[in-house]
Amino acid sequence: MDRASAVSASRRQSATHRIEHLRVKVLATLPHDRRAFTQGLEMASGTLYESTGISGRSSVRAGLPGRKPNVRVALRAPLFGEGVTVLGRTLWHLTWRNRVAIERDARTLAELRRVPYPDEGWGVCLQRDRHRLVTSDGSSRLTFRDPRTLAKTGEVTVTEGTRPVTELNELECVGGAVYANVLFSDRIVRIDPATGAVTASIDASGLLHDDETVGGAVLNGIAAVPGTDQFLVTGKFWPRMFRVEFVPA
Ligand SMILES: [Ca+2]
Repeated sequence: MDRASAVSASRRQSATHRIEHLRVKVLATLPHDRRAFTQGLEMASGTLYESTGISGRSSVRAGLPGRKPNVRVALRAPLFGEGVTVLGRTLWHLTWRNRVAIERDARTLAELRRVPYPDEGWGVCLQRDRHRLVTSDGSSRLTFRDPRTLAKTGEVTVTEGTRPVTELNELECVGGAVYANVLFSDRIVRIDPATGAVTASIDASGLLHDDETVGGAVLNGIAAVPGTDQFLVTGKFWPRMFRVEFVPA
């Protein structure tokens, strides 16, 4: 190895072990449907897509952030809606344990086809440059999938230092990184999907007032605002959504 390669390798090595500690800085507060058991959140072409869960109450909605959705479709029981990600004209809509993923028209949200999905569906996002989907299943694992067939093409275990990070939930692909909510916590992690290493731990606590939290109201829902360094963040049954930046803690 020449000196330049050695320096570069050493930088990569230290980068994988250095974890940034960040917090959320709130830039704006938007209304959010407090009946929405939020499971997926993503922005594409100025539209905010939100998927909600619970059998008999699941839906996908699309519209301007903070406004009443323009389009909304219900998911019939027993289906339990989970993550959502847009691929252009279509989107993928996962279900939790129904062993099926639904492809929808991104404009009308009409169902186009169903594809077998034998794993638990939790979060999903598209790494456009890598031409792959990244999915979570509540474990410490991220799975990579073909964006047409959903066939598995690889996986990585997410670790923080040497410890696996479990309960990875809603996802967001941004540049080369993957952001994940950690279920039952106010924490979001930024992951290098090449190694599974957590590169940043983001403290998103304190967004809701104590009197706004009801049972099951956990942070879930992270959507990058395209063309900015900002994110929309919300949670299950949260009355508000927040436009935030991640800044040093
Ligand atoms: Ca997302």
